[in-house]
Amino acid sequence: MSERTLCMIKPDGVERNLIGAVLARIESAGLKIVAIRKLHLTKTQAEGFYAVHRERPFFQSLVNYMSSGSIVAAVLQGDNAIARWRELMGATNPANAAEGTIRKDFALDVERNTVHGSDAVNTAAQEIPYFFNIMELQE
Ligand code: 3AN
Repeated sequence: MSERTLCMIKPDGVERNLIGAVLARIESAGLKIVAIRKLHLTKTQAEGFYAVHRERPFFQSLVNYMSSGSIVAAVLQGDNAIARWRELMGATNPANAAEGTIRKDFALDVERNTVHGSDAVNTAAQEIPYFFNIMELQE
């Protein structure tokens, strides 16, 4: 079933000129980039995006990090796009990420792990409109 998911290239990825490398993996895997934008989140915007994690001990650090530099947000589409993008990303902690995944190859640590992907259909449905409006999401 065709799905959409939210992808972010985090500040560590943008800072190290990895936008092209990440997007090449997405396109090589057959996922379509429906919408894409580069932006710099404010602290408030990062807090809003990660609100589900606000009780976690790493929340403040994560918000500071995610607002520390530019990111790229994109909407990916394809059959099972949510699971396929998470497979390309690899485990949250790069120490546990499988060979050939983006996080294994590029992530610096569990926080600066280069990419984000929605983890479920309902999460994608909340995360995509955080960055893109209906007109930007036309195929
Ligand atoms: P994922 O990005 O793999 O879905 P989540 O949703 O559990 O992982 O975590 C969201 C983000 O929070 C991660 N991408 C990472 O940047 C940060 N994070 C997760 N766990 C930790 C941790 N133990 N210490 C620091 N940062 C973390």
